[in-house]
Amino acid sequence: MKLYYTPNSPYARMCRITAELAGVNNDLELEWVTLRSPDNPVIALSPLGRVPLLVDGDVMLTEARHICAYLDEKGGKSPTVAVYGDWQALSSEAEALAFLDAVTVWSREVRRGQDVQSDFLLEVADEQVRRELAHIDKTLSVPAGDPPLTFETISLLTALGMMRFYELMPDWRETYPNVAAWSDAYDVIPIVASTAPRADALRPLVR
Ligand SMILES: N[C@@H](CCC(=O)N[C@@H](CS)C(=O)NCC(=O)O)C(=O)O
Repeated sequence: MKLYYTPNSPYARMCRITAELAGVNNDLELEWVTLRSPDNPVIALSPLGRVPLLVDGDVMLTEARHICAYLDEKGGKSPTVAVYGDWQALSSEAEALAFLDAVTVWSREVRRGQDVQSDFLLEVADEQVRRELAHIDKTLSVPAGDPPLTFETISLLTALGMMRFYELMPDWRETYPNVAAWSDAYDVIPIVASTAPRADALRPLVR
């Protein structure tokens, strides 16, 4: 199996974490691609050229959630992704993934030149993300033992990782202390730590 990825893509990070949990890391070849470049090999497979993209023989999958479900199935261990029918878990997953989407949009905007950044977008993102943080600060319970890694918690931890890496909200730890404690419990897990976004993998944002 081959996973096309970039080290700082949170969606690809979710797949890398899931591959480790599923025990299929050794069967997974990782190919680091350059997004929005004519040399991006993903474009020949999927015109949008987005990562993550997984290829396994005739199977080609985009979308982190589908890839994680596939890796779950390959590993045959307890699945990270909720099944249809478990509507509460699916709803929680969707909320966490939408939070990651909002943080990702915001992080991309701050990577553009300051003179071209949209105040509108930055304000909307800040308000939206703060609403979610305020909500999860009340509802998240900080795990007492081994933190459960599911598609929902992996979405959340990658979103918080992006927020920190791009320094989107300097006051988040003080304003949302329960979220900070939750995040600290996850960040020490080896596969979570080893897949965190890295300054040396940052590439200029080009069209
Ligand atoms: N909904 C997709 C989102 C994937 C996505 O947005 N990937 C970004 C990188 S984080 C990407 O490849 N963007 C293409 C680009 O920037 O040109 C998923 O869940 O996998």
